[in-house]
Amino acid sequence: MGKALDGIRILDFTHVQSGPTCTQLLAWLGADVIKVERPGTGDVTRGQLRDIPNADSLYFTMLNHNKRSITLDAKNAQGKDVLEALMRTCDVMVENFGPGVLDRMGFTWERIQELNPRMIYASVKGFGPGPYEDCKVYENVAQCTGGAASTTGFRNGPPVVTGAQIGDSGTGLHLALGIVAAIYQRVATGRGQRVLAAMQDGVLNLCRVKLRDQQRLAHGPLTEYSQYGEGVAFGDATPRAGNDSGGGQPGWILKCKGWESDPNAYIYFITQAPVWAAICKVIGQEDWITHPDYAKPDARLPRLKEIFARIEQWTMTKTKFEAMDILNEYDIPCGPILSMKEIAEEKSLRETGTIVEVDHPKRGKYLSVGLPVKLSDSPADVVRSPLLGEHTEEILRDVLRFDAKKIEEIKASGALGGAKPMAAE
Ligand code: CAO
Repeated sequence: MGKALDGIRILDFTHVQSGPTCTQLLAWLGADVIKVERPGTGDVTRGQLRDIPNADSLYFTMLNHNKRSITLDAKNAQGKDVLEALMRTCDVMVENFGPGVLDRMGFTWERIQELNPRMIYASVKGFGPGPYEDCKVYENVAQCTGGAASTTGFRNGPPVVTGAQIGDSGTGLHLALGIVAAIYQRVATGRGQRVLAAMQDGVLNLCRVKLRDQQRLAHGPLTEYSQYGEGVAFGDATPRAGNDSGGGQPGWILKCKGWESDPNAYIYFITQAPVWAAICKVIGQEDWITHPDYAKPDARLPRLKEIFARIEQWTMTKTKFEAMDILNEYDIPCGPILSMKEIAEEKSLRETGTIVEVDHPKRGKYLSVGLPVKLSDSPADVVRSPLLGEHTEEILRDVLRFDAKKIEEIKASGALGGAKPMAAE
């Protein structure tokens, strides 16, 4: 069966997490992704957070499936020639180096357009144009500068970063969307274009509801925040809201049976208005169905703390899975707090290909997350990540159509690593 991006070739000059997330998604959608890596070390994550000696780390393998790897010293003259040849033949180039790195290599946007006017040149940077555009950025820096940290955590505690990699993987996802849109536009214009995803912008996009709340503050307290019910005044910026729901249906995380010893024996419980009567029946508090202090959503807002404490008396008598089963019978929205162990063992996620087991020649079997979007006409098979430089010769021969003599010359120059440059011998 064909794939959505069949025929699209990507020069993947990315490293660490944000860029590789983007190119991995495009590879799953069918693009031929050629990852260019520095000889010797490759993508720095190959060696980071290693769990098995001398094997590529899970950090690397889980972000670089379905790609081919070529090692190339971009600062070697022959290496640069190979890179230029790749730029001429690829449809898209993706990079997430620090600001100015590619310009220093000699690959400005103007130069890239000269080499290939159809090239879509896509970058992740920490910030867009402005006072911080020259700064290097990692995940948590983006979470802090994009508004996530100031709005995450509890009111009385410090800002908190989230485990979801919204700065890195989130921005990679945004970039992938920009790239497929640019590929589509190129069909009409015949031209490539520059695509930029700044991590600060990506995080802010995911924090859109918090900028909504910032503006609502000018018109009165945020009544759905539990701070309102507790009588605590609001300041001039969107506060941290603990586990309050970010929408119009109040919610909170409640203890379940076993919470004393199991850090994940909790459930997220939403007091959705249409099922209020069902909630009251389940917890054995039928009088709240008609009581003027509890019957209507507006009346409940100042009492959310008391209401959730009462519901928790019930959830603490059930395991999170028992509670989920009972609540679902009444269409009451809720979700058990699943640990990574539970997710890894979840049968249904394996069946849909969201969690896949991959075999790797150096590290053996491991679990990864497959393509989280399912396309009926473009199935995504997960293929193990490449070893460093595994496809170097294949790419020079089959993609660039270099003959054996030329490949030998390039090897001898040191451009691919291994051999010493001739000039230094
Ligand atoms: N051959 C020769 N040199 C190479 C090379 C190759 N194949 N690949 C990379 N290099 C060199 C570059 O030329 C550059 O050297 P110079 O600084 O001398 O020009 C250097 O390696 C890479 O620089 P860098 O600034 O990208 O790397 P870093 O480790 O210092 O910083 C990071 C890492 C992530 C902070 C930075 O790349 C960055 O800010 N990227 C943009 C934002 C981003 O994507 N952050 C997400 C990080 S996690 O996904």
